Amino acid sequence: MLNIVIFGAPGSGKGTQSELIIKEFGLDHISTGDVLRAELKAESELGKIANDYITKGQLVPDELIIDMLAKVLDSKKVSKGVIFDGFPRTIPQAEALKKMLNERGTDVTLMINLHVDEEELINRLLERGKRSGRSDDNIDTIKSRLEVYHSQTAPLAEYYIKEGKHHAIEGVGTIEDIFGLIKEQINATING
Ligand code: B4P
Repeated sequence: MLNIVIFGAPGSGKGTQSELIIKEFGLDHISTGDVLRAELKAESELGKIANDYITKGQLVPDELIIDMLAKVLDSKKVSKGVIFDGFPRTIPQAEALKKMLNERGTDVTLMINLHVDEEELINRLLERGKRSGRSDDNIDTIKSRLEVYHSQTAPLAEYYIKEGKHHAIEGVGTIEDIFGLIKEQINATING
């Protein structure tokens, strides 16, 4: 199986590049952000709890996210693999993902780390905010999300470096050019 973790700061293009990777490699997609927004729309208990965190730019607690991910994973049929978009975002989430995949006889194949400078991230998210109606695409929440990213999520790069699965990709440029770099890396991993 080909299991890919797509990683990067808020607005780095994880969701955007996931769509292209799915089309090219025929993978299933799990975006924890999308699942949370669907729960919110459905006005479920989890959605209501998550909304408080999302609006403040904070991470939803690990126990809730890990439990949610296990359920989504179980609902998937046998597939060629999964792209994990926006998960893991903390070390406990990365450890939980490894355990869940190992129990299913598989593991993370590679992690793609999209590098984008802070000014570009803020511009993209403000631009998206004009259309998205998302409660977290405003300047105050964006700043909190970036702080949370640096303190809680960025250290995960080290975890995947130790696992020998970390691949840094320049995330500034056209969407197609960035995808070209990602595709090269995935093919090199599959064939290497
Ligand atoms: P997510 O939904 O994961 O969202 P994101 O990090 O904001 O966006 P992404 O990187 O996918 O950016 P996109 O491609 O859309 O998280 C939202 C919230 O949910 C979190 O803050 C947290 O509270 C919660 N959450 C989610 N997962 C969690 C977890 N595991 N644990 C705890 N909490 C969790 O790109 C952004 C914009 O840039 C788009 O408008 C796009 O069109 C544009 N863009 C993309 N590539 C571009 C390029 N190359 N050039 C110019 N613009 C580009």
